[in-house]
Amino acid sequence: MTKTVLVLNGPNLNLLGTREPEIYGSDTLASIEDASRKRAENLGLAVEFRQSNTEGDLVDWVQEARLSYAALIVNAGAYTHTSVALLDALLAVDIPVIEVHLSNINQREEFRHHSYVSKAADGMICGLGGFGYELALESLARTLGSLKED
Ligand code: CA2
Repeated sequence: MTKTVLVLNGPNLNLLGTREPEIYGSDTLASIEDASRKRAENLGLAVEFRQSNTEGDLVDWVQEARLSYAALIVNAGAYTHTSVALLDALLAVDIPVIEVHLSNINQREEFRHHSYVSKAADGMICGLGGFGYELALESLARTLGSLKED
């Protein structure tokens, strides 16, 4: 059976492609989802994308992932830097978790350098725009053993 990766996107990521292209690139979340879906299919995986501006939704979805998904990709937006609730939810899951950021958070303001999500993630990709989501899927395909043999 095809394993499904849940991809969670936090606040304001629904605005991608409309403003600040110099920081976040010109991709929209829909175009990132499209590219990720194609990449996942090539890797023998499926993806489900979600976005919310509400912290509690993200916590609920992480809890749901524990039971129903093979792995998580999380771009928690600004909650990355503030949410102990999200960290606690992530610490309670025993599936692989990859943190993704479009921008290089370490080159930006000091308050973006700390990530609560990183404390629970197996790996973190930042600064590579929407391509980071595809790289996270590549890594998960290896971890989950979904790659077809040549
Ligand atoms: O680089 C990332 O992916 C971030 O998670 C994006 C968050 C930011 O708070 C994190 O520090 C890093 C913000 C997403 C806001 O995206 C917008 C896109 C277009 C216009 C306005 C906001």
